[in-house]
Amino acid sequence: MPANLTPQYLDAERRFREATTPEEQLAALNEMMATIPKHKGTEHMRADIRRRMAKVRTEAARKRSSGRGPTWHHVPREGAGQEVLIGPPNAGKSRLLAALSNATPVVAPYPFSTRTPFPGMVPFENVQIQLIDLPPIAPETAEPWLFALIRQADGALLVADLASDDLLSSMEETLTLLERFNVSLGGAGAPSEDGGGAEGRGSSGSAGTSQGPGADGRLDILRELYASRWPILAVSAETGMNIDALRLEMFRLLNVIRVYTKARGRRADLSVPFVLKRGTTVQDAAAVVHKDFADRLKYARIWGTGTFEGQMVQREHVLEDGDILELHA
Ligand SMILES: Nc1nc2c(ncn2[C@@H]2O[C@H](COP(=O)(O)OP(=O)(O)OP(=O)(O)O)[C@@H](O)[C@H]2O)c(=O)[nH]1
Ligand SMILES: [Mg+2]
Repeated sequence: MPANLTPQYLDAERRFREATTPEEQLAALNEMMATIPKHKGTEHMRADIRRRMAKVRTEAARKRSSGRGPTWHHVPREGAGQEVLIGPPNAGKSRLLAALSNATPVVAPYPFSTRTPFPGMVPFENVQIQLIDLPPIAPETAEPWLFALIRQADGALLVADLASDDLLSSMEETLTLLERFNVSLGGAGAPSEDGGGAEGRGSSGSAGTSQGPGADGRLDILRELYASRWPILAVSAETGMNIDALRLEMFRLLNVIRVYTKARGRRADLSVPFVLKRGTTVQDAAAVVHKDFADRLKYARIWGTGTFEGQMVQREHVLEDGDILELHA
């Protein structure tokens, strides 16, 4: 049976095809329903319009609920600890991650090139430290997830570009935003920070191997302003200057120790440390090695710094980085 569709119906159908929002789609579908001739021959078409209406409504609702909260990024912890790269736009954060790890973040001579967190693993001696490259800290990027990620990290490397004329004002802007979002760098219990000054690069953005003009002076000013709060290190991703020193600084920042275990009469495997918080006692370490051990532990012997070889120690003994433990139950 021919449907005998009216020009009004055909017009509404065209508007449905051209609609770009769910609201426009729904309006057009309602119009189609109102103008479609109601007889047996259009029964299927009317059922189809109702189905499409339901679909548009559920899809719009789904979009609304998922669109209500802003995007949230989280990076699962890996390795000996998690640190983040923070700083003003175009400071050299991404390039620093590339210099420290095998990660391949986007590096670009313009600001706001990093949009989402990008993690890499930084090798230091026999451990790997997770380092997350982040979008710059600026009013345009100041989203709650960014600051949550910084707060949750074990440490932060604040990067400033020593070749930049507005290094101090961009640094101040970064620090003000961090403060506004309740991120405290350093101080008791909070992540402390290392100020990495990216080495100077030509004002054209071309990678030069020498310090850019004025870099030394800017470094002096940075030191004057911030050295009492954080260690400051001038590094160059370009020449590799102080990149290894930065790895050591990253490890220090974690405030952890590496402890090894061995069985009686055997050698310890020094390639696989237990990474523990500084201040960990023999008792705490035993609990990490094996749950049951902690209860049955009688004493331990230690080979390491601060003790003589194989010294017998009690449960309360505080461990040092590099200690080898022989646990006796
Ligand atoms: N010569 C030299 N150039 C560098 C160094 N670090 C970064 N650059 C250059 O500086 C520009 C910006 O570097 P990025 O690492 O993308 O900067 P970013 O801080 O990640 O920038 P956003 O993600 O936009 O905040 C690029 O052209 C890099 O090649 C460095 O140590 N030496
Ligand atoms: Mg970047």
